[in-house]
Amino acid sequence: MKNINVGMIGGGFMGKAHALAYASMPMFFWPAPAIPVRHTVADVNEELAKEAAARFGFEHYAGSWEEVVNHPDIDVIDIVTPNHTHAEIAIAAAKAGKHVICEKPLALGAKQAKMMLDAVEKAGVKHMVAFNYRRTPAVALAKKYIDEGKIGKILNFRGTYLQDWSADPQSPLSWRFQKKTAGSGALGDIGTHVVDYARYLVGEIAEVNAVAKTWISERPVQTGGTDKLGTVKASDSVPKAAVDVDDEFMTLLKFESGAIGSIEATRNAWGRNNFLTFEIHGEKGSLYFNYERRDELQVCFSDDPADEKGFRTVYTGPATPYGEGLWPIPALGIGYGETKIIETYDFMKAIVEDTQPLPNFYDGYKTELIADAILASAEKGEWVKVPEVSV
Ligand code: NAI
Ligand code: SOE
Repeated sequence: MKNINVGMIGGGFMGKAHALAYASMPMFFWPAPAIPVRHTVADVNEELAKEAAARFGFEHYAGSWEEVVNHPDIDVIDIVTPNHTHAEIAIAAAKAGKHVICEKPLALGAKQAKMMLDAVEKAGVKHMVAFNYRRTPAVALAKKYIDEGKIGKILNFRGTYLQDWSADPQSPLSWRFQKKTAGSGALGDIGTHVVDYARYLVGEIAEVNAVAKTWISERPVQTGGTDKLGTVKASDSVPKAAVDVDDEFMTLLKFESGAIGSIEATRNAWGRNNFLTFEIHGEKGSLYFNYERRDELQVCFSDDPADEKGFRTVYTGPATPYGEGLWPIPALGIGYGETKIIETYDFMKAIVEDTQPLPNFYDGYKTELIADAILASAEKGEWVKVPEVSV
């Protein structure tokens, strides 16, 4: 079994999630496609890198990503830093011949995402964008049902991603609230996960018609450190600065297939935590998923007996996608960690089997084209076509 040495850039929230996945993947999926070795973790904050190495089980640490991307022993560069840093690190990693996994959103917009796609394609390396929520087994099960024709031709996709961690104006102005570091607000941060669901489950989006709002126009400035996602409030004495990204957006969708739909996302919906949902209506049935109940897929099929018709719950487990590696009893509990473990499994498998994983930088680029179209539509107040690009 091959060892694959990972150099991870960033020691915050996602650093923790990805490190957990590297350590745990072979415990779940055995024989593992490869053993990911936690070689080096880098963070712009060297103290944090040192702490991350000890905490997340990396052999070495570094105070800059440049030290890691050219290291001859490293096979994979894993980018878990704020959005504005993704392009530079990914392009350098590709030039150094490393396989790259990069957190979402891939870039600050489609133009940057295209440069990243070009770089990995030119280098001939494997590349993945970390839309891990499509790897929740219940979501993979929905995809299986759709591919098997169980709900027939899709008519409608309704997706939401609702959170409340930024509803408090004292939640600090972290990198997530600034265009220069985040690209966009709720749209890039959480809306792109729903765009990924829509593309994965229904197909390409052709046109969008959106509105976007910034509800809290200034926040207390956070200097340095990781984004604590509103769990640490700023005191009243901290100076404030402007928020220049959306807090919330909604968009209508027209798919290339003729299906219609909508997506809405906000981080200001009190009472909602990780309310990432979709409902899909097809000619022969419907599917409903809510990440807050991620062991469950709600299904209704048109040929269910009339006296049994209505949504019923399928619990994911050994018989459903990824069941061979996960827990042996349905509904024992899929967590956020498992979605990252499965993502790591699929990425390592692609490297070893010499295939291109999904979703990859092409999907990240397509998602950025859609996100750009949503912003343009919100600005103009009209339908905007998503540019067509070839594979
Ligand atoms: P965070 O704020 O918790 O951590 C980011 C870390 O990157 C910090 O330790 C910071 O010091 C470090 N950093 C910043 N610039 C750097 C540079 N130039 N070189 C090296 N290190 C640098 O952020 P979080 O939540 O971990 O987000 C990171 C990325 O992961 C973002 O792109 C975000 O959108 C994505 N994300 C994805 C999630 C998912 O479910 N797939 C969940 C949360 C975040
Ligand atoms: C904050 O909104 C956040 O951490 C996003 O950045 C992630 O992508 C999402 O998975 C959870 O919420």
